[in-house]
Amino acid sequence: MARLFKRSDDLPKRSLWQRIKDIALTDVGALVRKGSREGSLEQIEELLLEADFGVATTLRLVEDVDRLAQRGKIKTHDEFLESLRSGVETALRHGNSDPALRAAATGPTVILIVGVNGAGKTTFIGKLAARFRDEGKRVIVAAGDTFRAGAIDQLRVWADRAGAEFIGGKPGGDPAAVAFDAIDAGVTRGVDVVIVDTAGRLHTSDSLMEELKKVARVITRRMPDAPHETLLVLDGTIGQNAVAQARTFSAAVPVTGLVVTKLDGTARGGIVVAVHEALDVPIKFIGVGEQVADLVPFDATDFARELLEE
Ligand SMILES: Nc1nc2c(ncn2[C@@H]2O[C@H](COP(=O)(O)OP(=O)(O)O)[C@@H](O)[C@H]2O)c(=O)[nH]1
Ligand SMILES: [Mg+2]
Repeated sequence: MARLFKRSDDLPKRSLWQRIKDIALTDVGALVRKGSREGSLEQIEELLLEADFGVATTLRLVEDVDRLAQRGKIKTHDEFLESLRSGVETALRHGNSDPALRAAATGPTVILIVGVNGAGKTTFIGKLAARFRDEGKRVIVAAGDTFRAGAIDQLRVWADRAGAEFIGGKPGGDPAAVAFDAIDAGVTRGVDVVIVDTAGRLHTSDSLMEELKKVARVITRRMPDAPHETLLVLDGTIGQNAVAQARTFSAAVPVTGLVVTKLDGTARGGIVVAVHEALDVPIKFIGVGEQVADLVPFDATDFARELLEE
C-alpha cells in the first residue's frame, strides 16, 4: 500500500502522525500533565476529525489515548504511535470485518456492485475482474448501468482488457434484465464469477433504490443463494457524506462489503474506519488509483500502519 495517502488535497502535506506528534513534540508528558492535558487531547481530537474518523470513533480513540497516558503506558512517541495504531486496528477488526469475498458453494459466485455515480464502481469492476482472471477464473461482467450514456462501453473496455466476458443491454434498457441474462449465461456457460454493475443516479434517490432492489430480487430469482456479495463502492474523498451514502444504500439492499476508492488522493483515510463502524460491514478492498493494479485487498494491520505512518 505504498501509494496510500501520499498526496494530500486540502490538508497540509505532512502525514497525520506527524501532525499529531507535534502536539506533544518535545514532551509526551503533556498528555498527562494538569494544565496541558485537556488542550493536547482536544488538538488530537481535531486532527482525527479532520482526517474523517467521524465523531464516535474520534472520541473513543482519544479516550483510549487518555486512559493509557494516565496509566503511564504512553511515555514515548513510539508508545503514543503504537497506541493510536492499535486503536484504529481494533476498530477495524471489531464486528463484521472479514475482508475475504464469499464464494458460491456451487455455480458462479455473483457479486453485485452498488454506489453513486462517480464513486468508482466500473473502475473497481475492471480491476476485480482482472484479479479473478489472474487467478485463472472465468469471469462475466454485466453492464447494469444502462442509465448513463457511455457506461456500457466503459465497462466493455475494462472487460476486454481483463479478458472477461461481457453481457450488456441497450442504453436505457432494464438493468434487472441485464443482470438476469448475465446470471443465466454464468450458470449455463459454467463461469466462476459474475460481476454486475449498476447505475448510480436516477431522477430520484427513491427510484434508484427501487431499481437496485429489483435487480437484487431478479438475481435471487435466477439463483437462490445469489448475490453472494453486494459490495458498496464509496468515494474516499467525500468526507462524512460517505457515511450517509452507506446508510441509504444499506437500507435498500443488504450490503455485505465495502470498497473505498480514491485513497491515493486524500489524507483523510479515517473515513474507512467511520464507514466500517457505521454499518458493521467489512471493508473488502481499497482503491488507490485509476489503473488495473491499483486495487488493494483490505488488511486492518497494514491499513492502520499506513494511515499512521511515521
Ligand atoms: N485516483 C483514483 N481515481 C479513481 C479510483 N477509482 C476510480 N477512479 C476514477 O473515478 C472516476 C469515476 O470512476 P467510475 O468507475 O466511472 O465510477 P462509477 O460512476 O461509480 O462507475 C474515473 O475517472 C476513475 O478513473 C481510485 O481508486 N483512485
Ligand atoms: Mg460506472
